[in-house]
Amino acid sequence: MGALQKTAIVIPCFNEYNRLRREQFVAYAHGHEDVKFIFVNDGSSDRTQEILDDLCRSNPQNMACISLEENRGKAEAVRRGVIKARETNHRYIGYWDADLATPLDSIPHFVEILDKLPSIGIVLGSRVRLLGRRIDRKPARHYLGRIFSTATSLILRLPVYDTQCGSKLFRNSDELSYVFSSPFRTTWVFDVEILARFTIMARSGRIPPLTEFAVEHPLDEWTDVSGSKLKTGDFIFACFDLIRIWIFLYVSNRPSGQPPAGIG
Ligand SMILES: Nc1nc2c(ncn2[C@@H]2O[C@H](COP(=O)(O)OP(=O)(O)O)[C@@H](O)[C@H]2O)c(=O)[nH]1
Ligand SMILES: [Mg+2]
Repeated sequence: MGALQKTAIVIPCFNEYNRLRREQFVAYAHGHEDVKFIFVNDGSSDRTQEILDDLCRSNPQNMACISLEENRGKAEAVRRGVIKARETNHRYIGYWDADLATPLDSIPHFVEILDKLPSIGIVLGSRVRLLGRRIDRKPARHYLGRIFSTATSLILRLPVYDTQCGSKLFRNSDELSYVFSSPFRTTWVFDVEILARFTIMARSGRIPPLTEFAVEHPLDEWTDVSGSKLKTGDFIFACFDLIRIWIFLYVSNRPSGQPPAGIG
């Protein structure tokens, strides 16, 4: 474990040849030497690997790339990236959607929260429309998202506004390693599963309750970048996945005093 960049950001990439804004990563990495990008090619069938090889060659200090043989989905791509990041000595590890719907310029805001608040372990980007902020979301996605978030908040028993935003940063710790140690059971709602896994740990006292351990950071800017591969039908699957998380939280791992069953 060498002393390297303070922050590692995993970028999951599935068929991003046309969307990945190479120059933005190059420019950001150039001006922020304390950030390392870990790109995960999730078995893309287009020429994503070419861009990633090119990026990593241009700045091997700040960019690394791993490649999954087959398409495993965003959850597994992020998980593999986090495991890779854990191999080196970063203080913070997070993930960010490749389309840069959340601009890279927001990374320092997330870092600042973890710097200032040592008891916090999780920072979630949150797409809250407020005056003075630029949150550009399609109305249909926004309202479906609100229904989903309300259900999530009830299931997690946590007043969380937005679990599905693609930008998150965590304090690197054994607890983080535990959360990412086994493949997620869910696909598109793995962000909720991450919080559920942390919740199980909070129950056993390994970390404080999530109301004290997690912070939502209202983003200054978020843009709905076209080319999303999420379809409206996925919303139905996401609801089934939420039910599985409810079972995981309240049936397999009863809150009442018993030690938690293994996560995974
Ligand atoms: N859709 C999809 N995205 C994946 C997959 N594996 C990794 N990703 C990445 O996960 C992120 C999802 O972003 P996007 O498709 O814009 O979804 P949305 O913004 O949530 O609608 C992008 O960085 C993708 O490249 C996969 O199997 N399917
Ligand atoms: Mg997107």
